[in-house]
Amino acid sequence: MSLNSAPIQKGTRVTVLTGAGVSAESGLFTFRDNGGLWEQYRFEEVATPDAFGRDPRLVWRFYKFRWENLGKASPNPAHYALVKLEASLGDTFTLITQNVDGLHQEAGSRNVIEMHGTLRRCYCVRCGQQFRTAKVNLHREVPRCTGCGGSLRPDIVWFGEMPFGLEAVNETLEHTRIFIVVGTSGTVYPAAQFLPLARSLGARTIGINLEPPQNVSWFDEFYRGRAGDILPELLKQWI
Ligand code: BV8
Ligand code: ZN
Repeated sequence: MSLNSAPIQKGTRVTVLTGAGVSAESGLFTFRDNGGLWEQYRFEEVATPDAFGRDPRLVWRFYKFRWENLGKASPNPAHYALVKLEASLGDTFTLITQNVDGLHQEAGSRNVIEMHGTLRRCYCVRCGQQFRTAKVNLHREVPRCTGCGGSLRPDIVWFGEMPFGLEAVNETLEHTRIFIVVGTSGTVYPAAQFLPLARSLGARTIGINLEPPQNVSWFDEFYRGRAGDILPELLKQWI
């Protein structure tokens, strides 16, 4: 594969956005690649507050399924390549992820904005108490709060809910000189807006994806393929 990407100087502000594709080689499902991720429901119809109000057991079945998969997954070379990039750049590096699997942090990434929350935390819808999912009794159809008995939900941003960290996201997009997007179909907002925004503010934009995503025309450089193969190769040229 002919990769030809200019080196990244120390002190350059670099922002990375990742999606489900960066965890695909860790064995986790993506959302739109392989048809129905599960049962007959469309993801956008189930990962919503209304769906949780209507049928919390169904929503918990979905998240327990994802949680079990997560238990068997570990970071892959794409996650480790981003740890290396952060180690080389230090505090001019920011990683924004749409993923809720926590694999970036497990690989060693430090400055991570989990804009869609995390599967590794839950909270009580009645009193707000937070719990580590690993410590929750998931044998109940709808896990309960040990404090007040209320229902727990994953600390995840569902459709129609406000993503986390948007202030920090906007700050980094305003100042970033290089914006790298890895493993996302560019179909979910507001994350899908970050690429055109960064480009319009003068950033050099680099895309790595198995298939050209919808917004591929916004990339100055686009590398088609598996993130686990391409990112380690690009790292050799960048640092
Ligand atoms: C909100 C948590 C108001 C759940 C998720 C316009 C503006 C604003 C909002 C909207 C808008 N239009 C529509 C909306 C509403 C909605 C939306 O975007 N709907 C879509 C369906 C059109 N957005 C919202 O509701 C958001 N909230 O808007 O609040 C607001 C508005 C503006 C500003 C502030 C507030 C909330 C969205 C969050 C929903 N929650 N996740 C969970 O994970 O269980 S989204 C879900 O999709 C995941 O987080 C996932 O990460 C994300 C995006 O999907 P991708 O990561 O891209 O995954 P996908 O499968 O699609 O693609 C994977 C890609 O990887 C593929 O391209 C594939 O080719 C590639 N790939 C596969 N293998 C590899 C690979 N690439 C490299 N290597 C490989 N090995
Ligand atoms: Zn409670």
